[in-house]
Amino acid sequence: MRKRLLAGLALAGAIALATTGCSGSASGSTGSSTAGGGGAAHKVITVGFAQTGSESGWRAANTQSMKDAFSEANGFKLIFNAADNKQEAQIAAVRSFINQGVDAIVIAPITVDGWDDVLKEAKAAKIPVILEDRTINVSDPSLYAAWVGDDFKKEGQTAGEWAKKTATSPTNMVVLEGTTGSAPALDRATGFTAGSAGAPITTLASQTGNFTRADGKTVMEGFLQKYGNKIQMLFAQNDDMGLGALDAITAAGLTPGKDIKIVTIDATHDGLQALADGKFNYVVECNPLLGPQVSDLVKKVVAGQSVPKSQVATDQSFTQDQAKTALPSRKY
Ligand code: GZL
Repeated sequence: MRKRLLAGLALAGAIALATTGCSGSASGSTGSSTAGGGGAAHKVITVGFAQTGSESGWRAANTQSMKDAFSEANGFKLIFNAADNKQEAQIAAVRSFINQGVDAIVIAPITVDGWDDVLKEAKAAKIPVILEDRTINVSDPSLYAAWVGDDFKKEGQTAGEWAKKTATSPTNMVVLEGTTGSAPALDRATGFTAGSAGAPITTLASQTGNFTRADGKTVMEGFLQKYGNKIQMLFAQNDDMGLGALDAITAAGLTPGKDIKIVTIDATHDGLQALADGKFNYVVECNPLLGPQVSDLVKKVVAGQSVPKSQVATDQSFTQDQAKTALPSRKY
């Protein structure tokens, strides 16, 4: 039976950011030792991080958070790979980390499927795997030690509840989906359906924009060519596709935020700016600043300590007025 990590079962609320001292690797020795605080020798933990790519503003913030957390000063040697959103490249990167004999592997898995074989190879090499951001389908959950990320179903449900509240009369909607087969695309769609249940919303079209601005614009141009001003609402599964769609909407002579109500997910700076400017109508947050929690997990797992199987980041949502208030203090 394929098990999917149920993010919703995980801890609610903010994540305790306990830090632990460095310690020896449970997976054999790699890297050198350095004197840590107080003169005690601390073994450097070598970590291979397989990132999806650089597809969105959210991804840039997530990558920076991970690089900041897995610094030499924090006791790590980071080997970073961005797979350009190609699953086969990401799996090849994980195999390379195994061959290099790293102490731990962190993966932000592009899609939910296709992970069993390479995770079995990591297990055979006694290299622990931690998932960050997206979840996966695996035949055996022991193939990874833990996952840290956001509750995508809840994000989708929050967006769907806003859409239901907004659609006070029959409403035609189009959807820009995230990367096909990715956990956020699948779960946000499920959540949106649940949150908007019973609303007079008709989905005219739903297509992937691969979480990028460029594809969001291109797909929205196609929607507008086919449906024009029949479109009254856009659900973009991330800010970047929504931002790309803005160009297409204005080019079609329509006013975003008014002719077409727009709800997106991520709450990046540019997304909240579009919201504050009245071009978006509602934005649901998906916190990308996961680096501290993931590095804490890696230290504990490498030290052989038990850790929670899943940790869920805290997300909020924003109206146009709330975006204006929040923008000055946003970290990404
Ligand atoms: C969500 C993350 C998604 C973001 C997109 O945790 O995996 O991928 O919503 C990003 O912006 O590309």
